[in-house]
Amino acid sequence: MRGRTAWLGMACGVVLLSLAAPQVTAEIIEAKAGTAQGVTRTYYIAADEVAWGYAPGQMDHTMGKGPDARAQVFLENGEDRLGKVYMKAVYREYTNGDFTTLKPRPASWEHLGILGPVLRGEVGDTLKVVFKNQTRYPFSMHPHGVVYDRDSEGMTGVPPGQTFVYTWQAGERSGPTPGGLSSVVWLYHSHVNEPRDVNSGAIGTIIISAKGTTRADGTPTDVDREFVTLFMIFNENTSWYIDHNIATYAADPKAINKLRAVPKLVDVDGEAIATGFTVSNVKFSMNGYLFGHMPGLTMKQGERVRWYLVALGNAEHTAHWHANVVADRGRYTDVVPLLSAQMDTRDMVADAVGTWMFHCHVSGHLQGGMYAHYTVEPRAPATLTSEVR
Ligand SMILES: [Cu+2]
Repeated sequence: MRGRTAWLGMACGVVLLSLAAPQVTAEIIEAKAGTAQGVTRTYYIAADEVAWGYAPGQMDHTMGKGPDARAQVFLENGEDRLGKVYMKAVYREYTNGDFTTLKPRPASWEHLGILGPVLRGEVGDTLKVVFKNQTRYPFSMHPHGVVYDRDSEGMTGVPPGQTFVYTWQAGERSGPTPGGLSSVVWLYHSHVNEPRDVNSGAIGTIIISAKGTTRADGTPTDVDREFVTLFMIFNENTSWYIDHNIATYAADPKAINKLRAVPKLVDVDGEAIATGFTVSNVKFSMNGYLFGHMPGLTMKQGERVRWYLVALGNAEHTAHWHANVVADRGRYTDVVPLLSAQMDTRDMVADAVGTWMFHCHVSGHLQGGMYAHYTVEPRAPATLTSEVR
């Protein structure tokens, strides 16, 4: 009861804070952000409409053969389903405020898939995000963890064709706590109509490092490689683009019944599974990829690898690596639970060489294609004796 009372007190404090005069709010933000002088990092981010492929390439990477009857529900175009390509609204980074030239995504971030660019900073830095909405619907950028005033909260939709500048501070409480890992992950996403916006695809991540712990390119000095993975079931029935997608990708748009979900026995281990239009639009994805199609999760044995794990949407997930483990406060583990909007950072030093599954351990999610593969390559022979584990 005591804890509950304290929590209620805190909640009241939050309400009072939100009613405070703008000047007071600014002082509070300054105090939270700390006095450390950092740099301003400017990003040019647009919300763009793209035809997103949930399973690029022809092959189902797991079995080395075509999708089975269950996978076909989510991947193959048919008379009552759209298939594996949908128009979505995603965040993309541009080289400057003209928003004409996309900033190339390096190979090390190829696995991000549908996620927007990683925005980085050290504690004390300012993230200035010039956001242009190049879609047909209002979108915004709402960040977690960083310090902002009401204007930069990202609750107001930026109209199509317009630009807005968000100013976010990497405060002391935006970075790791003392004794924690050197960097932590936060989400950002559109928050005009949050469920519809995120199911449309408008999601990215922020990585905040402790002061003085990064290289010139913003990466943490104490890790060799970073991966960011989003566990999310994209519900295309809830996307702003569902009608557009029916008109574009259905063989006969007029024949589609948007409410249709039909239980049907299909030939997958004799199990009855639901099929039909609404079911086929539920995509059990990691970074927007289904059934082992996520590229680029490759590391070398013995490297220090940092995994940033995030989740959004309607469900809870359990991230599970085969064959290798991550550190977990006093033990090692190969499963990390993720509730919706949970954000977790875990370090791995892989010893088991090979290509292994990385998947959600919730049974129905795994069956729906919520798995990927990661590869651990043998370390170079020259480093065998110098490797420090
Ligand atoms: Cu899951």
